[in-house]
Amino acid sequence: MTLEDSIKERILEWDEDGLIEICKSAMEKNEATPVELLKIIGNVMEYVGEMFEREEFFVPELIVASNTVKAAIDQVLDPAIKEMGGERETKGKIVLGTVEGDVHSIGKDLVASFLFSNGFEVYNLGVEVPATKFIEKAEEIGAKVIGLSSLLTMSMDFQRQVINELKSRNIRDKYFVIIGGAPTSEEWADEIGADGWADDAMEAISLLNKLLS
Ligand code: B1M
Repeated sequence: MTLEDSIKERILEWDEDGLIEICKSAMEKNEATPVELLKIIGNVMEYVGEMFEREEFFVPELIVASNTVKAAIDQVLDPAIKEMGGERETKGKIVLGTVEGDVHSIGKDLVASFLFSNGFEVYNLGVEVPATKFIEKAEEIGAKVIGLSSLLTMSMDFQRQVINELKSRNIRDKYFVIIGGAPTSEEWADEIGADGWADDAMEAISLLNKLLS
């Protein structure tokens, strides 16, 4: 059984301890880096999403799969990535969160971990974050970038609301605003006046490297 298969099996068995063990052991044996493990987990969650769309999985299964993955990310992978970073010069501070009305955290957390492991200082504000909280945190820490995740058609408009709030405070030009999440697109980013859109975590890194260069 490959590492990918074992990880998929643990997630589909909703086995938090088993997944944590596999991740720890893969890192100890140098079979995979934490970032590679995150990528595998992301692929499995995409599979879980497809099963949901085919009505083979239902909301309770999504919740337990998400909780299983979150435990491994919070307890093992994020700390390992942070440890690898050590004391380091950062490429810039980014405030990141899922917008108001939206509880989807997994994709946003993957983006956070990838950005961190690529040299950004990430302030992950969590989910259901109102526009004022994004802006107040960005002002407080002197962020260069605000990152807005939305997984729901009905929460996308809150990305626009953050940009409008920045404009009404006359501070729009202080920040690069980037957006992402399944229902969003390049066109949507243009329509709401964002500085960029990324399809996935890797694209978010290239986008930021380009914007900040
Ligand atoms: Co929900 N959900 N969900 N859900 N859920 C979706 C998103 C949905 C597409 C499923 C479906 O119906 N086909 C659908 C949205 C439809 C729409 O509006 N377009 C949906 C719905 C409707 C709902 C509820 C309304 C269901 C209900 O209650 N009836 C409800 C909403 C609650 C709320 O938010 N108010 C709901 C709830 C949930 C759970 C709580 C059960 C759970 C979330 C748990 C959690 O996150 N802690 C959940 C899940 C797991 C999903 C699916 C199955 C998987 C999402 C996921 O984690 N994907 C999803 C179906 C699907 O995606 N196929 C679905 C894996 C993750 C790695 O990918 O999140 O896309 P993703 O992130 C990617 C990119 O999008 C991008 O990079 C990430 C990594 O590559 N990206 C960014 C994301 N943010 C970015 C930010 C960036 C850049 C890139 O820059 C800032």
